[in-house]
Amino acid sequence: MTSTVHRTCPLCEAVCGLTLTLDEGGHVTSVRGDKDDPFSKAFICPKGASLGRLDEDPDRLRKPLIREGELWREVGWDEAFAAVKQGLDQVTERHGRQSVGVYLGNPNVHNMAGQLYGTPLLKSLGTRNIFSASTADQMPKHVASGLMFGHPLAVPVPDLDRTDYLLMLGANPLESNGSLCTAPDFPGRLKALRARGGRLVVVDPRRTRTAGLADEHVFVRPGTDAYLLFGIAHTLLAEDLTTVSHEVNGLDELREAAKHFPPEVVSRRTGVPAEVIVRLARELAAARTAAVYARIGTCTAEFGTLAQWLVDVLNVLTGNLDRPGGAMFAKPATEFGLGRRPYTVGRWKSRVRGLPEANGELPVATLADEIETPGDGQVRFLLTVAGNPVLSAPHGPRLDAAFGRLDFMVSVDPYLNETTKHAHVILPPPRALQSGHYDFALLNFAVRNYTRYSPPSLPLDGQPSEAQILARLTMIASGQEGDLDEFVLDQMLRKAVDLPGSGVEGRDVAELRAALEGDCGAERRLDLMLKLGPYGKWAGKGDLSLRKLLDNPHGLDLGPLEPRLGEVLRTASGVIELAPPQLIEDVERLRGGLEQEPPEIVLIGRRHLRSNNSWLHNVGSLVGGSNTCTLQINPADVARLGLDGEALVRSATGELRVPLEPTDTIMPGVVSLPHGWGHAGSAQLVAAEHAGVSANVLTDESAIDVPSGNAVFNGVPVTILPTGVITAH
Ligand SMILES: Nc1nc2c(c(=O)[nH]1)N[C@H]1C(S)=C(S)[C@@H](COP(=O)(O)OP(=O)(O)OC[C@H]3O[C@@H](n4cnc5c(=O)[nH]c(N)nc54)[C@H](O)[C@@H]3O)O[C@H]1N2
Ligand SMILES: Nc1nc2c(c(=O)[nH]1)N[C@H]1C(S)=C(S)[C@@H](COP(=O)(O)OP(=O)(O)OC[C@H]3O[C@@H](n4cnc5c(=O)[nH]c(N)nc54)[C@H](O)[C@@H]3O)O[C@H]1N2
Ligand code: SF4
Ligand SMILES: [Mo]
Repeated sequence: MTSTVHRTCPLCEAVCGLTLTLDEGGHVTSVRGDKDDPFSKAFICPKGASLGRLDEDPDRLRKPLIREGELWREVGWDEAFAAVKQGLDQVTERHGRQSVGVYLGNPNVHNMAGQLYGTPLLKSLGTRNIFSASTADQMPKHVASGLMFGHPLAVPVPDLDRTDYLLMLGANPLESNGSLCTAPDFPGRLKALRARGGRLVVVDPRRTRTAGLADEHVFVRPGTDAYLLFGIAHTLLAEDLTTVSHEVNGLDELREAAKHFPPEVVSRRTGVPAEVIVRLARELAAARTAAVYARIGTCTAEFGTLAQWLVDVLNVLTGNLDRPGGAMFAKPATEFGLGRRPYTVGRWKSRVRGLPEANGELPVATLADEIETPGDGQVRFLLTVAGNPVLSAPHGPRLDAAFGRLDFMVSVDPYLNETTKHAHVILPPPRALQSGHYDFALLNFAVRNYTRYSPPSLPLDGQPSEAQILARLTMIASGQEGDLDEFVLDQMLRKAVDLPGSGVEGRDVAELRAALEGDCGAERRLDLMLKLGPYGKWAGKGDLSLRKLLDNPHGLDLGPLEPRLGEVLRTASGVIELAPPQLIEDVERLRGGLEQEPPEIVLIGRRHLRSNNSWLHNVGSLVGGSNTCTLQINPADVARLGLDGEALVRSATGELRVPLEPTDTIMPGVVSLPHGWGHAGSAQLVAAEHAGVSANVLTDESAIDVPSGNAVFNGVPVTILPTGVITAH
């Protein structure tokens, strides 16, 4: 007997619905796009189609591992947790709580456990040495949104399905399927934009597949988007093309700052002709509706936060913020109590380099410093959950060495890989198909309001769920006994009954608790959040609950985005801050950069449709062909530098020998290497055959975006030398 299950794909931000066929043994025999999902409408990409093979990868760990020297021993769960407790107690009793470090990786955003149990776990550890992939990714966006709108999650997304004009910078959704813009079938949505007469402009140092689909592609020098965006703002202000339709603070300060960046001046730095900058400004202003959208290419850059800020400055100046067809805020079904405290950054600083805290965490670019540098608060115990910073963080090899010196390390991860090989205990989560799935984070950034829950498709057969693993770690760290979920439910219910206008104000906590449904703590917490949310049965305008989502396994469309700035604004002033002082201060740094001579050659990254950071290279159907680790380089540079076949790439931190992929789709003076490669080890057999090299051997942890502390991966100065070796390719 086969069975059919419907579930959300957990592999990228597009949250596609999938329909899987399972045989009697629970093996996946087919994966298709779910045609009844109202959001993804049967869309699927090669990664989603390989979910079965990934899920059943024979190299996945099924049991916890304990390392003794070089030897790994499979152990039972009780023994594994006892070893974690012993390791943690030994380090904290001698060195205190600040000696504990935590690194949370990207898949935490894609699974329920990370979303529901991450915060309690961090609290129970009681340390400020918290790091995550966010400071190698989107932290600049959170900081910019926090300072402008008062909340780090108040991230407007382009209203893709209705906009008339999309200016996209540093994003390549035809490969990535989109980011901080949850849009299944992003390619189809872009085609539809053009088909209805809209215009798409892509700004990228490479002529990407997305650029190929656009009306116009603009080459930009890496790391200079903030200049380009300022040039556009300058034109809008100088030519009186602005239509600010919200109450704002700081328009004069913005005008003053923009004076330093006229198109003729920024043109020299960005490589974008002044007339193009002026035209883009005029087109943005003239479009019936328009949205500016920027992603990783502009975030992981020297002026990442300024670029993210200027994106929304343009959306505000052109009257497009919070209106249909412009840049809008989603209304997720689990939103409850956004909080009232105005956003600040830098509430504390990292011990060694004095880098600012943002969103309660410290920059991953300084994790190695915190492990290597002796003194009070030196990190000696590290917990990693769903992360591979040896490959994903700047100057990975330094972290590799630092991890080897830790007193104790614990990893929650399904693989023994470049990072987890340093752990003393590895706790593997079960397969995705054995886990429930709800996109708490990603539906904040959806281009349509939407909700979908996927219950576990297969039973757990004995091992704990990832939620249970994290809950148990939380109890170990807090030294308390009891049921974490009950504790959290009780706290949330108490908050809700005390909150005026919550819909359950003044009601009895025990009675509400008894009304919650779900097969596990995570489901009951989801039920509560849905019921208290804006479409909820208790507090909202609808009848959402876990039960309703279980009855609708293909998901529910909650309608197009609607204006809601008033609901999300959390600034102390109550209006949009167009010129937050911290950012205006950083404009000085940007001005300083105007005068600098750009490096002769810089390195940037890229993504491939069949990759996913460092962890899908062990699935045979996803690697090889065009998904290989090569250095893209313009043929003019190949000729000028006398290169052939492969080259030696050198940066301030390291050196790599890489096969060349000459292509005129990349600007002269720019080379591109994908990240997530450089597999070292024999525990992932397929990945080992396609090892590649790690781009983060070359990236420099001393270079950061100042306001957010974010890593800089794009615009890394490199030199390129011939190796003298000729290889066929
Ligand atoms: N297939 C696949 N999908 C993924 C991932 C993956 O690894 N593989 N990773 C997921 C993750 S974690 C994320 S965060 C998202 C990222 O999603 P995207 O932001 O769409 O990521 P990329 O595809 O890397 O596109 C970034 C683009 O920026 C360009 N670029 C580089 N430097 C600059 C610059 O200085 N300025 C400008 N304007 N452009 C620049 C690059 O050439 C590249 O085309 O993708 C997610 N989806
Ligand atoms: N040079 C360069 N570096 C980059 C980037 C770049 O563009 N250029 N991009 C950056 C970006 S955007 C990101 S998001 C980071 C990603 O950085 P990381 O999150 O550190 O790295 P990933 O490669 O995503 O590793 C994910 C890990 O989680 C494990 N895993 C997968 N699924 C699960 C699960 O369900 N539970 C648990 N517990 N573990 C799981 C995998 O085995 C793997 O070890 O990399 C960053 N690094
Ligand atoms: S686009 Fe993303 S969510 Fe959709 S099938 Fe592919 S990997 Fe899964
Ligand atoms: Mo990311």
